[in-house]
Order: sequence, then C-alpha cells, then structure tokens
Amino acid sequence: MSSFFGRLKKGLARSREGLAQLLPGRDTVKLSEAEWADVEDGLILADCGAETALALVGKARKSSQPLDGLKEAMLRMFPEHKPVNQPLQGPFVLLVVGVNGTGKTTTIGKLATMFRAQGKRVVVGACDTFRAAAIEQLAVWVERAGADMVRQQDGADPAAVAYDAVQRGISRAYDVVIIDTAGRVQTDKGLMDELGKVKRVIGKALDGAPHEVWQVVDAGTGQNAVAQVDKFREVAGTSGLIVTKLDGTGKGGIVLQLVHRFGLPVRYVGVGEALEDMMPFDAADFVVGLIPDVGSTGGDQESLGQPV
Ligand SMILES: Nc1nc2c(ncn2[C@@H]2O[C@H](COP(=O)(O)OP(=O)(O)OP(=O)(O)O)[C@@H](O)[C@H]2O)c(=O)[nH]1
Ligand SMILES: [Mg+2]
Repeated sequence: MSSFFGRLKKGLARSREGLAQLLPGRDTVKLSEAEWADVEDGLILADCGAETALALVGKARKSSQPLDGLKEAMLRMFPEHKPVNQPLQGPFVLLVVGVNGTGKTTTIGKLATMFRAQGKRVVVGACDTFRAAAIEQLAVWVERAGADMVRQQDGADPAAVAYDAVQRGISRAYDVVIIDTAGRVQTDKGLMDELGKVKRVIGKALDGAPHEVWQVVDAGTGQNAVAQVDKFREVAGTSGLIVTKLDGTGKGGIVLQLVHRFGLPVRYVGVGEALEDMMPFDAADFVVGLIPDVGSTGGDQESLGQPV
C-alpha cells in the first residue's frame, strides 16, 4: 500500500466514519425510498450540499449496485485531468490565495519543498505584509525548503512585493515563483480589491502570469467554502483548488461540492501539518478513501488496488 494513500485514508477517516452510518452495504442490491433519503442525508451531513447530494443519488440510483453506483457517480463528478498551465517563457508563477488561516503559507512551504525535490529553483514572494509574524513564518518554511525569498518591510504594498518577486524570478532565471498572500475574507471589498491589484501587477511583470491561481480552502469551513471560491474566482481568477485539513473534519464531501459547482481541478490535498502531509490529488483515491467499504465480506480493504 502506498503511504500516500494510507495518509489520505487516515485523513479521511472522520468523513468516512460519518458516512458509514448511512450508506448501503456492499452486498445491498436494492434500496427503499427511505434508505435513499438516508444516503442523501449522509452526503449532506458530509458537506456535499443538497444540490450535489441530489445529483449523486440521482446517478447512483440508476446503477444495479448502490454503493458502486455512488462511487462511480462521485468519480464522474471530477473534471477531466487538466495539465497545469505552463509559461511560454520565464518562470512558472503561482499565486496562492484564500481566506485567513486556511493553510496558504504551510501549503507554500510544502509546494516549495516539492519543487526543490524536482531540482527546480524556487523564489517565494512574501506578500502577506499585513500580519507582523507572517513574513517570519514564511521565512522558516522557505529556508527549510532550500528556496529563496523576496521580502520588504511589514506594511509594504503587497503588489509591489509581488512585482519584485516576479522580476527577481525573471532576472535570476528561477524556475518557479510562488506568491504568498495575506488571508482575507471574501466579503472584505478593500482587501479583495487589493488582491485583484496583486494579480494585475504580476501580469505586468510577466506577460501571461500568474500561470495558475490556487485557492487554499479549509475542508472544515462548511458551506461558506462555496461563497469563498465563488468570490475569489471572480476577483483573482482561481484556476485550481488545494483543500487542506481533511484530517480534522468529517466534512470531506465539501470537495465534491466545490468540484460539482465550479468544475475546478483539485491540485493537492492537505491531511496534516507536517511536510509530507500534502499530496497531489487523485480522484479515485479520494473516493475510495471517502466511501466506507460497508458490509464487505473481505473486511476493510486498504487499497482496493489503487496504486499511486
Ligand atoms: N490539521 C491540519 N492543519 C493544517 C493543514 N494545513 C495547514 N494547517 C495548519 O493550519 C494553521 C494555519 O496555517 P497557515 O499556513 O498559517 O495558514 P494561512 O492560510 O497562511 O493563514 P493566514 O496567512 O493567516 O491567512 C497552521 O497551524 C497549520 O499548521 C492540514 O492539512 N491539516
Ligand atoms: Mg499565511
């Protein structure tokens, strides 16, 4: 069993346990109306949202095997694999956005480490100039990753720092520029305008940048995550999602709801605070990790043949 899958499965344990109460057994071939209603409730409780739960149950009902039908419906909800947008020239510029405390800085530390392990040179722009400790927190991650950092003093204009970071990425031939931004609530117009400016200025520093805008969403946020993605997508052009803290929540269904509503790719998931607790997202692994193998005669199967 791959340790990646094992960690994901462990991270999804609470979501899976919640669903286990309400899903049909593996050997069940027919469900009553009331049982289908329970399945729908289970999905809603796991934060799939009513609309997505209804869509999933509607598809699963057409299958001759309810549990497999549900897994299949979930799998089909994910968009076709879309390669990460690459630069025509210059460094790959990644803008990381999201609400306060979702895990942006931690995720950037993990991403920088991953890019470095691929032999890429990485520079990170410390554009969270809002909170005094933010730059120092980022510096620790960046140093650990063996990456470099562009910073200015606390309170500096985040767009100016972003511009500097991209310029540095170009002039010193870095492979990757990652921009850390301050957390902001999607209803704060002033801060959302500021984020729009950061994005525009990055485009002035390098044509076609940022190549990707990844929004970090805390899986435990609940239904508000939908409003978050809606607004950040409008203002910053979110092109992919990173869903963190799947380990701390019984609400893993939020991933399905976000994918169903926005059709955005989920690029990575976080299942813990440590460096190795982030992994590339794999829809098949996610679904197998989320759906309990209820009533299976073979017991709790670890991998169901899902190599990663
Ligand atoms: N359990 C768990 N904790 C996580 C995960 N990712 C991040 N965290 C924790 O979440 C907290 C906030 O993380 P940060 O990376 O500082 O979040 P941020 O989005 O940069 O926060 P702001 O910059 O203040 O908006 C930290 O304690 C992290 O260790 C995860 O996948 N699982
Ligand atoms: Mg941060």
